Amino acid sequence: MDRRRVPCTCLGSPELSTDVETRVLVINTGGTIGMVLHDGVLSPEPNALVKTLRKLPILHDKKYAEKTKLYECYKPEDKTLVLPKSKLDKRVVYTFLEYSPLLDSSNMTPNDWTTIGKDIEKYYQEYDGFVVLHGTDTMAYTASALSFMCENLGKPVILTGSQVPIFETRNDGRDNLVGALLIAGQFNIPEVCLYFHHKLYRGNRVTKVDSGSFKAFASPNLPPLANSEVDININWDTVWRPSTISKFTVYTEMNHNVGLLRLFPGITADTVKAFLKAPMEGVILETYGSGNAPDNRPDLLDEIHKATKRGLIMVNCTQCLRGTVTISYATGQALSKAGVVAGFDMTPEAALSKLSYVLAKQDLSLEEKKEMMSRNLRGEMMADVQGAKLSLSDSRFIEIIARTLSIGCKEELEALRDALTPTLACAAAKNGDIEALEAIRDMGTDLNKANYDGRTPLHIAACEGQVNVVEYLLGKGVSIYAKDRFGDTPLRNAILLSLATSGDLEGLKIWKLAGVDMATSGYDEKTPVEVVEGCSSGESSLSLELSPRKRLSAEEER
Ligand code: ASN
Repeated sequence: MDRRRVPCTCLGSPELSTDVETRVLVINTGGTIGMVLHDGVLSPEPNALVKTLRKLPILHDKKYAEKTKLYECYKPEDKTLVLPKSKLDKRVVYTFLEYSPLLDSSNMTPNDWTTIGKDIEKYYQEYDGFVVLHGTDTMAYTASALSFMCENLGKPVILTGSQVPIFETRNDGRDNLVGALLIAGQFNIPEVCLYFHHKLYRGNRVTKVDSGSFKAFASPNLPPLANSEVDININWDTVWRPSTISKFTVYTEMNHNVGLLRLFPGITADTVKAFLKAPMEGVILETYGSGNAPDNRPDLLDEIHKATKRGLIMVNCTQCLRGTVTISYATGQALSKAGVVAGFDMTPEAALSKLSYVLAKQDLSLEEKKEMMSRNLRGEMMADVQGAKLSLSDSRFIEIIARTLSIGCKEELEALRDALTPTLACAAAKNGDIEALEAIRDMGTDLNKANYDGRTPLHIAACEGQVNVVEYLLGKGVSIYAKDRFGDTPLRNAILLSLATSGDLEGLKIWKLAGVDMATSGYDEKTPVEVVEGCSSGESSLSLELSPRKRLSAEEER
């Protein structure tokens, strides 16, 4: 991300040594931050922002720009500014791209999201990060929409604005702009974010909660990605990373036939029917509490059911600011029976823009679209809050380790995956966790791969009596003949331990005569002898008869 200035003619001069510079594109769409009073009301003022910022030392280091001939290197010169040197010894050089007309965000439509998305795509290679200046009223919608539209994003896109115009003596615009620029220019946070009042939020988790405060936004179901205090502290564990290395693209199609329907006591079936009728294709149903709707209103549920049956996608989101949709009440289950998909803890803004994005994917079937709506795509939802656990399927596990080890390239990442996943697969086999095995397989791991003891997941599953896992692995073509470092195969493990659990002494003796190691442990860390002894009454001569060939300890082996 750090980058020295691209060599150009102006570097011919010896005194032109520059600091480490990073580049940010500021897309100015409008909003209060750049508004001026006209006849007593605020409206956007074209071309005013850059001129004003140029005169503010905290937003433009004129001396540095002149000394290093910044304007000759970065075009357009009248739209390019540079921040004073940061605490991290960097220079954020930023260039303005101002839209015409500038908009109060209340006037924005999905077409404006598309314009922003296309510009990010157009200038993606030239800049290290993007700041989008935007009105606060619909900023949460735009941030959510861009988070879905930007596929495989690898650079920060940060929306910000203000509650008071930047031209006024007391305002929040300067702080918000400086903070957004410093983060976009210095930290590799590959997410669409929203920066406001010292906090960086995931864009699809925010909602505007206060029209009269500088603290205008909240992210009720996810802590901030960063806090800007004396230092900027990034919460790296929360930062979302793409799980693929596919090329960045912006998906600019959005379906406009979507809507938000808020339930209220006494809502009539006619209102619901009118709202759901064609050309409506997707509706976010804002329900009570943890996703509840009246289950004593067959007229209402019938309208909903008829709509979902004819292919309208309905998603259940709560009217509560915080919390998630569950199926703990009969009133919640009624909706799921009527074909409404759970939206878990998505904000209505995120759910609506996601629906608009998903519905525009024409190559997907209705079922695939519904599945996408209940799946986490960009960190916009915690899909199963109750059963939440570190999911291997989002690949973050490997990503986090890779980042700690400063691994970046594809080959190294694959090598790391190959080193870690066999052990993880064995652990999953031991725990009977088929979902995790499936996720590990999705990462491209061969489930035949053995751990440090040469034992495959099938060895482990056979020893642990995990019948479902054994069936699953066999179905995936995993070999029953793979030998571990003791020479044991999964088949032999399974036979031995099945003889032991059924107390088949004769069978065990035959296997012992055939040279099988009776020290192999399985259920509850017990050897076949111990298992048989546990099944029979009292001490027997088994220990002597089947006395296991002593397995070498690690030290003896060395
Ligand atoms: N109405 C303004 C807008 O959304 C509000 C603001 O930016 N604070 O453009």
